[in-house]
Amino acid sequence: MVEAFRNFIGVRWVAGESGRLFDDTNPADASDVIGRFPLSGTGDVDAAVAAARAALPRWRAMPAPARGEILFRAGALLAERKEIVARLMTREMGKVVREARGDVQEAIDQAYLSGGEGRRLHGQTAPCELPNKLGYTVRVPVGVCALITPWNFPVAIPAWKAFPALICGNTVVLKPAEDAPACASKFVEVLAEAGVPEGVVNLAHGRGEEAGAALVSHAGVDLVSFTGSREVGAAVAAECGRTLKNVSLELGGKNAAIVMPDADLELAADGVLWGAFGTTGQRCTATSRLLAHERIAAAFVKRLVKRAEALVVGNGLDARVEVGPLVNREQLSRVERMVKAAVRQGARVATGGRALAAGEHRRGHFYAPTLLTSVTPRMRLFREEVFGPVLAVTTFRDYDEAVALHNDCEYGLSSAIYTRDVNVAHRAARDLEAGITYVNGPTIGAEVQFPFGGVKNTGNGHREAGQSALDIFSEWKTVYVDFSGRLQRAQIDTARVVGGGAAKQP
Ligand code: UN1
Repeated sequence: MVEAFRNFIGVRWVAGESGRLFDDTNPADASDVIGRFPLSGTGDVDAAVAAARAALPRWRAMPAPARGEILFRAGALLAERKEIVARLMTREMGKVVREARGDVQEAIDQAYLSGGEGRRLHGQTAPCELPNKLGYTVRVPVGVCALITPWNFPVAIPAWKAFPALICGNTVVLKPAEDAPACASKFVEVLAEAGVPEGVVNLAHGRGEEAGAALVSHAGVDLVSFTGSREVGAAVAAECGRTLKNVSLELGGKNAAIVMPDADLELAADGVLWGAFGTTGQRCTATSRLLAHERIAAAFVKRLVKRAEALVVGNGLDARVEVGPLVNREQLSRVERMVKAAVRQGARVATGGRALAAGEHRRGHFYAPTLLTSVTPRMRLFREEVFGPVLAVTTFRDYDEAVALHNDCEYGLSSAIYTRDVNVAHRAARDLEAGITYVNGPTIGAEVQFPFGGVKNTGNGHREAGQSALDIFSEWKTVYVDFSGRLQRAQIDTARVVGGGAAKQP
């Protein structure tokens, strides 16, 4: 009997209104069904939003340090359950179990970071123009936040969004990706156990086009935080524009690692390999392009090919496996299509370039770690996110060309440069159009205490994690206190001339 999971609304686990369900399957073994989840519709979303609205006044009135304590408990519970959640994650979306533990750890880190913010949430103060007058700012919650999350970091990303939202005093409705609903359920279970009051956290499973769309257009939602594709992100932003909601977007990436001729090539190989094939290339921050200096390119690619061919691909629950499956059949087909198209346009397969479907791979969606050389900027593979274990290699003659190639891209999330030249490293940190630049490190592995996000079509100017997440999930209230006991008109409303210079005075 396959378990039927539920939505979480108010304080209860409830079935979806329509009774329609979808299957959650193991990408390493399509015959393994993890559970059935509700296909929520507008009725379910209405109920979730109503619960979140009802909970808002009390939650925002609770002192932030007390909200923080709940987040600390959530962090501790996640730490206790790390192994169970990690194994469920591997089974549900395929990432190898070592990385799944890291995903849970990122959520734990975020819980403690946000919990600590409960005692900070710093505002500003500045001198006022008039005597006996005080001005200061406080962060106030935005309201009901719809959090729409992807499957590739099924616990970490809900945590990046929910914990900052909650510490700021918002209530939330989470709509997780259809490919990782069980992890989201575990995450919400932990929050409920940690003592989040009724209605503060709600969970509605289902499809983006139904549950997601219903949330985004809902009049009771004040903010939408979305991580996913550029196309869906643009549609979400358009709808939020129409209904004047706050919206924060984390969209695609086409991250490049630049390898200069003076680089430590063994270190660069370690970093490029990990960045390209870690999480089967299914990170927004994955190294999707390698820009290699022409002098070292051939030897460097040879080294990478040898290492890529030694990677063990398989079921991520097996501790020896280094590269898991793609999340679903559609993703596998997309990778196959993109590689074939690039080859038709003249790219060369240095290794991989095919699905793995025999023997132990026959029941899952596996693709061989792939390196394509002779990739040029006119190919789709140079510009479009693959979200798979595919590295596109392009060579360059000098630093300026490397930067031009790097920046010839609609996205700008993560970037990396390998060099021993401190001047080149600092120039790259300045010149690469990206939200994140790593010097002598892979494009993946961002830490939660720093802003996370990108420029250009990667987002709409927001940064998650770090303190910057608070700017998404709170608004500034400015408070003026006049303790003079009389009407003091503001400087702009008095006849006194200030700052005009003596010449202008009558
Ligand atoms: C993502 O791929 O959506 O920087 C997030 C990293 C991780 C987060 C990736 N901390 O690789």
